[in-house]
Amino acid sequence: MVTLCQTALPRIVAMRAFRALPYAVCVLALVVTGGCSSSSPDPGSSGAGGVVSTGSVKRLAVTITGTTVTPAPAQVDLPLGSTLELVVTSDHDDELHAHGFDVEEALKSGVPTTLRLTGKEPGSYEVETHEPALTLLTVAVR
Ligand SMILES: [Cu+2]
Repeated sequence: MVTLCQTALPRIVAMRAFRALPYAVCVLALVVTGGCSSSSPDPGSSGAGGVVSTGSVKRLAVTITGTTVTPAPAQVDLPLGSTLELVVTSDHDDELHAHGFDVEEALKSGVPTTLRLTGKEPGSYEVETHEPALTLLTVAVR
């Protein structure tokens, strides 16, 4: 199609009104052929353990009742550069700590607290509370 565009070009030099046409055809051809290789968009797929993905942001809501963590602690895969938005609600005052991300937040009883964790360094990091010591999930950045 590059050849087509190049040979078509000299013939329409006089046709000033249609100058943009070959360019439009080239762009159209590129869009059509390029579009074939990309898969259909995936708007908000729901993964395991309550994780909801939207583009490069994953969301997970965690509830703590006493010593019970819902959903049950699991590993959440986070691609490098992606963000995990973690919303934690506890039935008691506590401290929320995301290892490796060096994020610490106070948890107020019944108040949802949002942590935004962006994967910068590959590794496995635990997100926990301190009172009592509970592991909420493990974030695997890769
Ligand atoms: Cu800690």
